[in-house]
Amino acid sequence: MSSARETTRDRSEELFARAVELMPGGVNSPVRAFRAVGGMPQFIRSANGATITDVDGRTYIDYVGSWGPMILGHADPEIVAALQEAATRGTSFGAPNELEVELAEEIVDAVPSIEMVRMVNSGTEATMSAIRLARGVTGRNKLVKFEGCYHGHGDSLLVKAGSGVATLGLPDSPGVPASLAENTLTAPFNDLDSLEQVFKQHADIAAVIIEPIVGNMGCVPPQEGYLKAVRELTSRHGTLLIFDEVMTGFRVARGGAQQLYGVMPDITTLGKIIGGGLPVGAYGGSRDLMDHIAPVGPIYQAGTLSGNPLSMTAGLTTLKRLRDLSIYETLERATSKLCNGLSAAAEDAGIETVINRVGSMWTGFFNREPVTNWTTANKSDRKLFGRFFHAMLDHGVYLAPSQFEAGFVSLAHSDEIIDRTISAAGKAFDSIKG
Ligand code: HOZ
Repeated sequence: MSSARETTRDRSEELFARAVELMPGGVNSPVRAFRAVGGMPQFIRSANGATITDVDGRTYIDYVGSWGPMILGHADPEIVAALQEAATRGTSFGAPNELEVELAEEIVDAVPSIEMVRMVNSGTEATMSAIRLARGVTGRNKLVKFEGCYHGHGDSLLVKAGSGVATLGLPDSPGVPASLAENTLTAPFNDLDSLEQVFKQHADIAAVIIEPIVGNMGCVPPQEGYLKAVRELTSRHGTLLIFDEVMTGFRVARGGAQQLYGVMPDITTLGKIIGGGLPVGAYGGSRDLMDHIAPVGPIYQAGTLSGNPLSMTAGLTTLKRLRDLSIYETLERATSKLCNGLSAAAEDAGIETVINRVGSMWTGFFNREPVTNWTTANKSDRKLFGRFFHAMLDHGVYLAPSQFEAGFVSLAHSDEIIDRTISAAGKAFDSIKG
């Protein structure tokens, strides 16, 4: 592992100077621009196993994992071989293919509430389509989301959103018509009373959409019984419950958060892991519900590259590997060791942190109180996080460049890699204390 201080950043600097002239902020997705932590992003040339290497030749232990998909590690040999072979047979047909049937079978087998699924190209597309389905089926317009949850950049969902929206401190986005945004109601996560109030005030709620384990204000688990209570409330009001499992699907358990907590939504959105690192999304639910989607039903949704053979190949190869449930025990052990080590290192340095974790999804908050919702997450010391982030980079560890994102551990994060991370964190905490 090279230390950041040993080499120059000439190539990244040169690329960034060109990029900012060509793309807003020099990036194709806002959080990558390092605005929340200061400095300039590294341009990545390659990734392998648990590490990424930038264009200046510096290698880092990676906990971003492409924001979640890389559960097997980067450039997994089986996935690379499968993709090479698939590419020789054509990269997109715009027609049905065998691989999408196999991936759908794998998803239906794993995710308890899904009987039928529709593939799309991103998590954003999945949540937009899920909401249309819910509105179309119920004939209602209103939608409830939770403060600090992020479900992609669809118009209806950019209200009190997490992820980059929270990171950049943009309350709501210009360009979303007020007439649409007013159909989106919000409530604090982990607070049933507030949600009950929303239902008392509004009769026509089509859907409640929730990250069952939040990843986009940092990792925030649901409190005991909360998801079950949300399920009961929505059922009572004839409102559909959408679990956004783009991050948690196949991540916290093979069957996602719904399997882990034993709570079944009406509609589930998926992405990330089911594409094995290639662009993908999906939404699914009961046969009855999904039969409302065109061409069977009247609710329209379509996509040129949907179900393309490359995304299906990488996804299918990944999901077949995840049939081995011992993988989740391995990830649990590795991530628990990591988080315990980080906690101890912070304590040794006299720095207060709160580390939230479910399985291999985690966030270390620079915070003094338990982080259970957006109000508490937002009390985190972002400046201190920014200093820690850069100190970790200097010691060869690449974290998400925002306090409000989850970290991800992959199967490639060996004991030795975790030990090196903890030792780097010890030095990083020491360097930022005081
Ligand atoms: N919204 C993503 C994380 N929650 C960031 C995606 C990216 O920058 O690639």
